[in-house]
Amino acid sequence: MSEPKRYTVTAALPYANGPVHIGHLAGCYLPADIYVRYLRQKGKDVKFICGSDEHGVAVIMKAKAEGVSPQEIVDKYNGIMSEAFNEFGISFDIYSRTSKKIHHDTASDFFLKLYNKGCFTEKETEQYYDQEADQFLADRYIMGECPNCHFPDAYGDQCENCGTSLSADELINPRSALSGAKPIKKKTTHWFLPLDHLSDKIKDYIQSRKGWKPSVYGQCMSWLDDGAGLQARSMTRDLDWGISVPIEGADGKVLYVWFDAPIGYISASKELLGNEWEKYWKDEDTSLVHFIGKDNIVFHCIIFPAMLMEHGEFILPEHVPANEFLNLEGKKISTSRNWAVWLHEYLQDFPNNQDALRYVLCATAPETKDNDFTWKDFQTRNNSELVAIYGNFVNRVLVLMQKYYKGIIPKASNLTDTDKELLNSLKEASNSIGESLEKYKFRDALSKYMGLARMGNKYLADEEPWKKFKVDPERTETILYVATQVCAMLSQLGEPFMPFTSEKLRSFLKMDLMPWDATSKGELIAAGTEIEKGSLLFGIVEDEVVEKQLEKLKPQEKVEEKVFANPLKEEIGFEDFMKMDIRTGTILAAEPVKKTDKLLKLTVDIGLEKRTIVSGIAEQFKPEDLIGKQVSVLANLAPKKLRGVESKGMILMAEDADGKLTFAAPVDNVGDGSVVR
Ligand code: B3M
Ligand code: ZN
Repeated sequence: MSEPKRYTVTAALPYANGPVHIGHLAGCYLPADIYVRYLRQKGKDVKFICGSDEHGVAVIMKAKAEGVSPQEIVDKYNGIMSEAFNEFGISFDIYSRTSKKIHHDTASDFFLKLYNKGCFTEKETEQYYDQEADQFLADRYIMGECPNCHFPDAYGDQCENCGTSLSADELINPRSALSGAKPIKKKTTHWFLPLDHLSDKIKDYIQSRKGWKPSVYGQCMSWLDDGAGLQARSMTRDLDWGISVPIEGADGKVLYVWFDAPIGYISASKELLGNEWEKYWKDEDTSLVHFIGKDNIVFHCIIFPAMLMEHGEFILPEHVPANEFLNLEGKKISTSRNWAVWLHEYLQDFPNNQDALRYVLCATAPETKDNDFTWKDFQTRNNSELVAIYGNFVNRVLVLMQKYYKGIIPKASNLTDTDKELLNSLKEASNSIGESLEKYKFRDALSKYMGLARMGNKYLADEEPWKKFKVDPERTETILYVATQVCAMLSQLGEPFMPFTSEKLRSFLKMDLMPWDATSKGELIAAGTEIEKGSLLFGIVEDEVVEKQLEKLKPQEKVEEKVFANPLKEEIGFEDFMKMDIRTGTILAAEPVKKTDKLLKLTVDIGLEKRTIVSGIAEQFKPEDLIGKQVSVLANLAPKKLRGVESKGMILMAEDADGKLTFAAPVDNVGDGSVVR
């Protein structure tokens, strides 16, 4: 698209079933906020839309776990989240809720429009039903083993271990997440959205978009190119919490949460903009940008666009800059195991220190691959980058300015090459940082920004104005003039990344926020202007503080874990056990499977023959460490194709409560092909 006239920027609507953690922030809210703040400073017409996703099984499960109603759950977490976002400086133009009437109306109308156009197929199918709980088991109500990676706790809609989206029928050994009971099948009618006929259109659409991340584009193409074609998706559920299906004969049924949630972006826009909303969703010169985490890619790049296409009046997403996942201290963030840094707790523990977390999360954002947050790294980046470089530089300038000139900016004269070079870098900064931001390369942008502080710090250290003040007052004046210009630039261009610090620094310099492009003149603050003495911008993070945070992380048993527990499977007879042929084998070769971070392709000698086995262990084991390792193999499992590779058998692994995998293998080396029983 050539220069868009306006931008509609959304950040994924978080489920109101728990507070926000750093994984959410790094995944989408922080990059979205940086992008929007930048666009605003550029003077663009931009609306930043978000709100709580208050429907779906995730919410109902949480209500059951806490023994309260879904309404109480969404009220509680919507409150916690919106307050935390606000305090953290995530500058939504609106933070709405999908429980609002305007949303129920908008989503119902959308469904009806598609229904009346004949876009749905009504189908009676058999679905899992929990007789003990007396209800159908939609989505996360049903759990079982993932057919793809054999993770035992996959949900009926998705396996969180390998990211594959699933339908309940694909689960191996399904069980009810409500009671642990083995479900029965029962007939029910639902409305499906066929997608296959849109496949080419969606492909053309995605290929017409420029500059998408390879990971996002790749995931879309692997969906679209899957030989089986795009399956029709049921857009309704048998649940008593959600938006009632607005047609006759659909009593007791609600809209599928992934049907209503993206429409939430539209309802929130209506709420914000009144009659003006349409141009933000229907005009071709509007750029619609969805910030999300990678687990939401298929919904935003395929299913929501398909809904919009079928509806017919809407523009399609221009960009979907999805991030990968952020881990914490080397382990996957887990709400149920309380392995997370919660935003509302950070804000309590680090009052008025939002920018340290914003800085660290942006500097380490999982833009192209999963990344790790550690408290030690947080401390190092805070102390040796924010404090030692940025803060130290600004502080020295402000102190010297008071000491020598009572805060009145001196004149520059006889600029040296070094001065000119530095002033030149200032002139180029807005363009260069802006270029990275427009490509959604937030880490690069931040590192260019910090480069300015580094240059300033080095300039002062090299020029040593404190040594020259007495002997060469004219030179000292020039040095402090130039150094003050660097401070001014930092205060202006820091707004998207660290808005609290930027504002503070601007108040010391008595500056207002300038338009982004106006900063390209380089010298932003005139000689003769009086500035304040200011105070420190950043504080040291002490070792005790880090230790306290690490202490807090000790996993706690949470109520949800009881709900999600792995109950014992039903009893089996000896004959059933004897059907399994488990053999010892030795890994001869190991290599990653293309286009996935989870799977390894192993060649295993099981005595009788050499086998190819695909195993979902790539995140915890390096291929080179596996060669020569003896393992146990379920050898008579039916072969299955995984990502195009035929896997014959399964490696047996033990998995602990933190998801850590260990080989369930003979303790002592035995001959390959030995029988395990
Ligand atoms: N609530 C899933 C999530 O929080 C879902 C996103 C909706 S965006 C329309 O990851
Ligand atoms: Zn899986």
